[in-house]
Amino acid sequence: MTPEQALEKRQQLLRDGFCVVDSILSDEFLRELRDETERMMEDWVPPPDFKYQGQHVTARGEDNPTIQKLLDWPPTRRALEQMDLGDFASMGGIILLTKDPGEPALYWHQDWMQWNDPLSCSPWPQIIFVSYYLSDTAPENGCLKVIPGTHHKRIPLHDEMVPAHEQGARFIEENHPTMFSDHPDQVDVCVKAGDLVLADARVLHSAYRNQTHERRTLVLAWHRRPETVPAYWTDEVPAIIAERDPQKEYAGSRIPGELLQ
Ligand SMILES: O=C(O)CCC(=O)C(=O)O
Ligand SMILES: [Fe+2]
Repeated sequence: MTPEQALEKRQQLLRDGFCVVDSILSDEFLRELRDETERMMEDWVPPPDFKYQGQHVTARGEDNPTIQKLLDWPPTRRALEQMDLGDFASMGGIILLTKDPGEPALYWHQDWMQWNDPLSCSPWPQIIFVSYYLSDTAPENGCLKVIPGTHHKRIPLHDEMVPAHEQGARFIEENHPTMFSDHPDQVDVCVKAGDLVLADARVLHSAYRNQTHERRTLVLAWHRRPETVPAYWTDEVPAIIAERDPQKEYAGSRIPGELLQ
């Protein structure tokens, strides 16, 4: 990546809530990841509640050398550093999120769990998902879709949604009219196997049904950065962030309240 490209990617992550860096995994490591993830799923019985997220196998790097190699992968570290996002650190593990042939879409959701914390208003990302798809993705096999800008701005969908995952969405019907809808502003994030997808935990996203005969596997690693103003941030720091009390306990919440305008 040139410095200009790195800046553009970071700007897109801040503005739209996601960006893609091409060809981060080598072919050899991609093969290793495919083999290892298939092995990890071999004896796994996915809980039925997770049908919209697929296998949902979790693993820690400390227990699995291939996963640790992915969490330490130098091209990813280099890309993050070039984008001035080098202060993001992995939380130590990954989740395998799959769509087997014929499996349903993933509902609209966002994954920020601190909606009572003024940090929810940060104009920069604090928590991101670092995602690797192990096959090329397109709407036919369940690619990701994102509504750009929704990490900072409330849209009507926010108020129509069932809260994500264990808080409700895992238990909805497959024909839910809102949760699986198409949105006029949605963007399909079609990638090549081995590309790197970075996305802000707050952005609204979902994924299509897999209508092909091949499994779609995603290895997703949560990353967070310290609760400080990033060095690249030269604009004014919003008052709500500048005045935030870092000692205070903010009760966790998945539901965007008044901090999302
Ligand atoms: O399956 C995907 O492409 C996205 C998964 C996701 O966003 C989630 O499980 O929270
Ligand atoms: Fe998600």
